[in-house]
Amino acid sequence: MQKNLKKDAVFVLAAMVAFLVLLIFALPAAAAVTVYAEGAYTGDDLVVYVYADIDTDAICSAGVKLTYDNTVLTVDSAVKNDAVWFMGDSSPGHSYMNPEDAGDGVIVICGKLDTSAPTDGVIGDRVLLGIVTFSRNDGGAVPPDPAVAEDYFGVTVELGRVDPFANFVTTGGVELDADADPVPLEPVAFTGATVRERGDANGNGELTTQDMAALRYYIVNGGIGEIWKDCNGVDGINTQDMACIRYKLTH
Ligand SMILES: [Ca+2]
Ligand SMILES: [Ca+2]
Repeated sequence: MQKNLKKDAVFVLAAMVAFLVLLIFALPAAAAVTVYAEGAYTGDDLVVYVYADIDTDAICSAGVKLTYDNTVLTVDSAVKNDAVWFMGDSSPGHSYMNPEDAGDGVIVICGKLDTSAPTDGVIGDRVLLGIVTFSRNDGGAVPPDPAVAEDYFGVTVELGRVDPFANFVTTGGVELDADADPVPLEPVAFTGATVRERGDANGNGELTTQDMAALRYYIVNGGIGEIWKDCNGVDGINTQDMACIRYKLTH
């Protein structure tokens, strides 16, 4: 009797393992890391936030190039997110490579090695990699199509440095770059940039009273706080930004 029970248990275990293996291979290969940028402009400047959704495995390094059109933009400042990406026992830790302006793009390299938790790495949604601030050298022209202002500013995201450099690496040592050899099963995905005017809270390319409603909804209910909801460009997103939109609509 006992022997049969043991046999049954082994069988159940084997069936579970077989099922799990099937499940793993049947799942669609969603990208483990997705990189994107969100930017907001005024007549004077453009501020772009670079984010990563890191879903499956924690990563210990990230490298992104934020491209821009240097006929309309000049880099004012570029910072990496030291609060999350640091090497040492706490932020900011040991200093390492700061973002570099390559003339047509800013390369942001991020590393994480928390000496008190060396295997942790970084994982999660909307993890900020860095922030790049541009001044506009086009006189503040209105983009031809404000609903895709990213095209006008030439802003997009791609791999920071090309092979043989590794940009995105998991804490397990797996390189996720699409140009890695061998190419990983789920290479890092770049889904581009979105740029809107500050105060275009619903992000549709025009400033209307709808944006006040969208901002009010966000303040009450929460949601995704894209930078274009920060109409006045200070203190995050709050009721002052409602007043800012109202001002923009009436002036
Ligand atoms: Ca709008
Ligand atoms: Ca604000």
